[in-house]
Amino acid sequence: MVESLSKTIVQPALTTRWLGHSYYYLESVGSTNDWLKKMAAAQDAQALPAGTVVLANFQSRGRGRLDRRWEAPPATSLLLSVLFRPHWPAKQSQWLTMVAGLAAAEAIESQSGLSMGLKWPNDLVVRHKDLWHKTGGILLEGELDENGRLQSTILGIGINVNIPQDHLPQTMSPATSLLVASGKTMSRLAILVDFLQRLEHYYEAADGGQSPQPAWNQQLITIGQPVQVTKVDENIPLRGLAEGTNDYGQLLVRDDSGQIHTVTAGDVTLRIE
Ligand code: BT5
Repeated sequence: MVESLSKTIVQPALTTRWLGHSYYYLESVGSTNDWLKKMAAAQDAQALPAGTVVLANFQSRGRGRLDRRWEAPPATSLLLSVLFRPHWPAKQSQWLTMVAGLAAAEAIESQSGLSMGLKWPNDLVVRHKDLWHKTGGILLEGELDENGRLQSTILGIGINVNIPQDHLPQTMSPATSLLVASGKTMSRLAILVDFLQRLEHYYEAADGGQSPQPAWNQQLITIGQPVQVTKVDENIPLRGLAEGTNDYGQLLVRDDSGQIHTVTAGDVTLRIE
């Protein structure tokens, strides 16, 4: 029997103080990010408080960055979006991706014992058969107010929990699920509850001014690797060594001539060579 993630099951299990207390469960939706974006546009902060979570059992039009698809068979994954109203300067938006990545990697490690990492800028990866495989992704979408600060900001995350090997999506870089990597069926509920608790903790720390970047940087498998970064609107790739990230989560790449390039997540694809 597949464990349900409906409101009546999830809400009593939550260990958070506020995050997820406003919770919507959808059996099927186009994209949880799109759904929450529409709701946030139509409702005020009282009706739809920060920390609202929408979770779907299936997405027919799940999205990644740059109009890419996020594909997952029904009832196998965690597919959710969380609403924040951080009022942080726009440059700090990547902090949300960082807190989500840290929270997800830690929650999965603690629930499964698997060895997790993060791949710049927004991938969740698991060590399996001596190779890092993508097992989750984060999609951050936000609006700015007239002062350039983040208003309604939607943090979407997809985690491949119980996708069997022969149902994994065909992807460019290797993908896997926690089931395939560990050989065990996992409780989506346990991972969800743990993730939301850690997310609340990391978000509050970041909101109080504590940068998540040092901890996030430590988890990045990208650092120290030769990389190729390609801008969407340019064909010439930048090749070099990923030296680190700055406080805003931009990647610092040293090319062969020794010059450092600061790469922003929004408009690039990255390949570890
Ligand atoms: C991401 O984009 O990795 C962000 C994915 C965010 C998905 C969540 S699910 C809940 C919420 N609602 C949404 O509509 N989206 C969010 P990106 O870095 O652009 O990676 C997309 C690429 O990952 C695709 O082009 C595929 O190659 C690959 N991919 C697609 N589905 C995958 C899966 N289930 N597992 C691993 N890789 C996948």
